[in-house]
Formats: sequence, C-alpha cells, structure tokens
Amino acid sequence: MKVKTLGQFIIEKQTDFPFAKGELSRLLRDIGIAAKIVNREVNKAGLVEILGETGETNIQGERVKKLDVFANDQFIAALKAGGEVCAIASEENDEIIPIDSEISKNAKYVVAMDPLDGSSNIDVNVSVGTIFSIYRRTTLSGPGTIEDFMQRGTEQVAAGYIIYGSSCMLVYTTGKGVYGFTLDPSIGEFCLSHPLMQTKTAGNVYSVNEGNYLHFPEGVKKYIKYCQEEDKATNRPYSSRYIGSGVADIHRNLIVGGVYIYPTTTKSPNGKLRLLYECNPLAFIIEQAGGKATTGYKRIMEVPITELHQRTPLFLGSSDMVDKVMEFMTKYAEVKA
Ligand code: AHM
Ligand code: MG
Repeated sequence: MKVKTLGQFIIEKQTDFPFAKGELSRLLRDIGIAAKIVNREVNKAGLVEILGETGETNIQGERVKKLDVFANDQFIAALKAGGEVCAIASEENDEIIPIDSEISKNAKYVVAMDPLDGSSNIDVNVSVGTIFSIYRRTTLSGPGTIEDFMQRGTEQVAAGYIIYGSSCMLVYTTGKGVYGFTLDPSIGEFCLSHPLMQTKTAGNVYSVNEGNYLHFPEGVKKYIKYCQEEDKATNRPYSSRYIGSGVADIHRNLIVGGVYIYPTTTKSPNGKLRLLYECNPLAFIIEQAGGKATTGYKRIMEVPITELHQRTPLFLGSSDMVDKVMEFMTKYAEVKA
C-alpha cells in the first residue's frame, strides 16, 4: 500500500485554496514538526528528569508540569521559526506572544494552542494531547495583537489536535473534512491513516467527570441517569468512559461515537475548559466530522469571545446525543444545582 505523508497530503490539498500561497500549508507543517519533538519527549518521559512539577503556577492557578513547559517552548519555537504567524496565544502564557521578526513580517495567521492538554495525566503514562486553532489575523500589519484572537470559532481557518497515545496521531481540518495521520516512528513521518473521519450520529459512550455530579446542572444529572437506564431501542445503558485528557476522550468518542460533557459546576461556574484553544478547535473538528459542539444551549463556535482565557461549558460529540442532553438542559434549566 502506498503511504501518504502529512507533508505530501498538505501539498496536494493546497489546491483546495486557489488563492493561497502555501502559508497555511507551511504552518501546518511547522505544527507537525513540533508535534514529533514533543512526542519524542513524551515517550521517554519516564526515563529522564523531565517528569514532575516545576513548582510554578500558571494563569489558571494550576501546577505547571515540566512537560507542559517543554511542549509550550517547542510549539512556540517551531511557529516562530516557520515565519507564518504574527502572534501566538497559549494556555501556558497569561498574555499573547506577539512575533516581531524579519521572517514573520508578512505573516497572515495567528495560532491559539493548548500545548499539553490533560496535564494531570503526564506523570501516570496516560495519553495527553496538543490542541491548536488557526485564525487569519484581523489587524493589518506588525506583530499580532489580542484583537487578532477575539474572533468567533466560526472564523477558524484550520484546527486540530495531536494525541500522544499508544500511537501518536495528528488530526486536523481546514473546513473540508477531518483527516487523521498516524506517526510511523520507523520513518519519522505522520502518514494518512484516517481520511475523511466521520463520527456516528449516535454512539453509546458518555464521558463526564462524575465526581462532580452533585455540582452539575440538573439537566446533566438527569441526562446521566438517562444514560444509565435500560432501553433496548437506544442501546442503553451507555458505557461511561472518562480518561481526563480531553483530546483522548474526544478522539475516542469521535471514532466510536459518544458524547463528552464538561458542564458548569459550583466550583467552575463558567465551566473549566477554555473557549479559544480547547473548545473552538475541538468544536470545528467534531462539526466537520458530522457531530455537534454546544454550551448546553448554543453552538460553541458562535460564542462571542472577550477574554483570552475565557471558559465555557462544553457538550460535544455525536449529534443525536448532544441534542438529547441539550433537551434535558432546556427542560431543567430552572432547577438550581
Ligand atoms: P488542562 O488543560 O489543565 O489539562 O485541563 C483540561 C483537561 C481536559 O483535557 C480534560 O477533559 C479535563 O481537563 C479534565 O478535568 P477534570 O480533571 O476536572 O475532570
Ligand atoms: Mg487544556
């Protein structure tokens, strides 16, 4: 069988954008390079002194792991060296990183990313991921500004994730379907393994951190009970699967069909996940795969953004399942948790 690498595929797909000059293709290539370096470090994480916490706390008030810092540095370095972006926003940085260099002076794009998602799983040999989102800049010239990131998810030019799992995969969309590539370590290349990924309209997996049950909105509580009921016609009870790495949970659900829920809780009244670099890119992917992503009431990609690290509740996955849980949310909207 003939292998198609990410590089070959990107060049082939460039014709989808007749007026593009190849910048987006180069940008995706830069992300692929950083992903391979991060994967190499993740793979030897147990062997070297890269494990453990640096002791610093990031803007979200969470403990920063060394591998988060490493991944952040790698993606920033690759994007800077590539010259196609004028600013980067990262979960690990309080402010945006404007890029002011000779090679990036004509850069058209900005990248928002979560360099290492699922950070609580780093120390325990469980899959983690990277999430990225690409926008065309809205400012005219010079280094990018915060304005360039204040765009709705519908404006994304491309988005994707990398999952550092039992194998390493890069999954992305430019709005023309979802393509998955698996890293072949023997040749060091991402090879097309999942062309035009589509999710099921209904699956039988639900993914939610049930430890927070008592603090969930009534609609989510009722939906969880619905998932657990016996019903042959809808294949219930559903299976509960929750890794705690959003990328891994959502990747699995994309493949087998399912719903991922991170609702508001009393502790996180706006939800936990971030709109710009977690929810919007994952929403773009799932919509392109035929699924849905909402806040429980409305489409994620249409939520206005006013802050870089803005949080939102997320209900994402197979469309029938998302519709069902939204039905419960609306029905029980008045009941206080
Ligand atoms: P992170 O960016 O700090 O890793 O947080 C995001 C992660 C998601 O990957 C995952 O789905 C969720 O947080 C897990 O949160 P919890 O441990 O509260 O269930
Ligand atoms: Mg994250």
